[in-house]
Amino acid sequence: MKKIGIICYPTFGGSGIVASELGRGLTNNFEVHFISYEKPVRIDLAEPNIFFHKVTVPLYPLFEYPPYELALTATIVEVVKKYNLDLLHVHYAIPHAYAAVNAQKILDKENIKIPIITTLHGTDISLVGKSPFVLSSVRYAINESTIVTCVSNDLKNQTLKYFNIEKPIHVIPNFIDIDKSFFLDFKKNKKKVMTHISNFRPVKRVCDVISIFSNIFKKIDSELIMIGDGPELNKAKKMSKKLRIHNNIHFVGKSRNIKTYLKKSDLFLLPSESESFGLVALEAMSFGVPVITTSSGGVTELVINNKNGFTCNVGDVNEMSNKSIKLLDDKKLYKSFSVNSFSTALKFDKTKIIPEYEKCYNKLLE
Ligand code: GMT
Repeated sequence: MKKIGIICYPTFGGSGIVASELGRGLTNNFEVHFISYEKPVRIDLAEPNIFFHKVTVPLYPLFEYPPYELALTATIVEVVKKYNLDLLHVHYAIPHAYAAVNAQKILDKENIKIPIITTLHGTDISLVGKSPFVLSSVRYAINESTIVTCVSNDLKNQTLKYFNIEKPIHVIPNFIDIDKSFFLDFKKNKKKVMTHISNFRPVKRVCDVISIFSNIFKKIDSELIMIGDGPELNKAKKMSKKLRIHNNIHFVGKSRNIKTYLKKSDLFLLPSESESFGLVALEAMSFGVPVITTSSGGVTELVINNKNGFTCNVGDVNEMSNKSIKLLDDKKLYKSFSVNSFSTALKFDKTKIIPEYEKCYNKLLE
C-alpha cells in the first residue's frame, strides 16, 4: 500500500476539513499520515490506515515569532524517512507548501525523492499570499511543487494573474460526503431559519449577515443561527443588540454538528468579500438549502444566480435582503431553488471528486 503525507491546518477552516475528509476517503488505497500542530478535528485515529504526527515548535525567549515552518519542515523530513512516504499532499500554501518544498530539498540531499501536490484553497492566494511580504516565497513554493491544484476556476485565474506560475494548474473542486439518509420533504419551519457558518474573519462580512437578517425579520417571522467563532464575533453580537434583534439570533460558537443546524435551515447567508469556493455553501445545498451570497470568487461556480440561490454585489445588503424575502415568500420559487441546490450538491459528492485527486497521485507514483 502506498503512503501519503497530508499537511494541513487542523482547525474548522475549509482547507483543513477538505484535507481531513480527503484523507479519510483515501484509506482503502493509501496509508494516510497527517502532519500538523494538532490532530485535525475530523480525524479519528481509531480508523484504519490513519496516522497523525504532531509538529512541536521549540520555544525560546529570543523568539518573538515561534519558527513553525522550521519545525514543520523538520517533522516532514523525519516522517517521510521513518514511514517511507511516497508523496506529500499539502493543503494551503502558507506555510505548508514552503515547508514541504524545503523538506523535499533536504531529502534530495539524502537521495530520497518525494513528489509534492499543493492544493491552493483561497486566502493563501487571494488575501495573504498576494501580500508583498510573502509573495516571492509563495510563488517559489507553488512553482517548486510537482503538481498544483486549485479548488475553483476563479482561484486558478487569480493564481495565474498574481503569481508567475510556470506549470499547469488543475482545478479540482471541493466535495462533500452526501448524507444518504437525507431527502427533501419541504416540511419547512413556520418560523423561518437563516443560518451562517464561518470563521468570523473580516472577509466573511458577518455584520452584513446581521443587517440582512434584520431586514428579513421586519417582514418575516424568523430567526438566525450564527455558527463559528473569530475576530468579528463581538462586533456582530453588539450590532444585533443595537438593532434589538439579539433575542432572535443564536450565536452557537464552533460546532462539530453543523448538519443538525443545516437540516432545519431555510436559507444560508454567505455575503463574503470573496470566497474561492464556499465549502459551507455546498454543505447547506446538500440539505436543499438555497444560498444568498456574493458574485465574487469561485462561489459563483457553485451558486448559480436565480437557479439555486442568488449572487449579489459585495456589500449590497438591500439586494441580498430583498432576494431572501422574495425566495421565502414564494413557495413555488423556493421549492425549485431547493431542488436545484440539492441536485447541484450531488455533483460534488466525494465519490465523484476524490478520484480526481487519486488520478494526480497515480500520475506521480507511476
Ligand atoms: O479563510 C478562510 O475562509 C478559510 C479557508 C481555509 O482554507 O480554511 O477557506 C478557504 O478554503 C475553503 C476550502 O477550500 C474554501 O471553501 C473557502 O471558500 C476559502 N475561503 C475563502 O476564499 C475566503
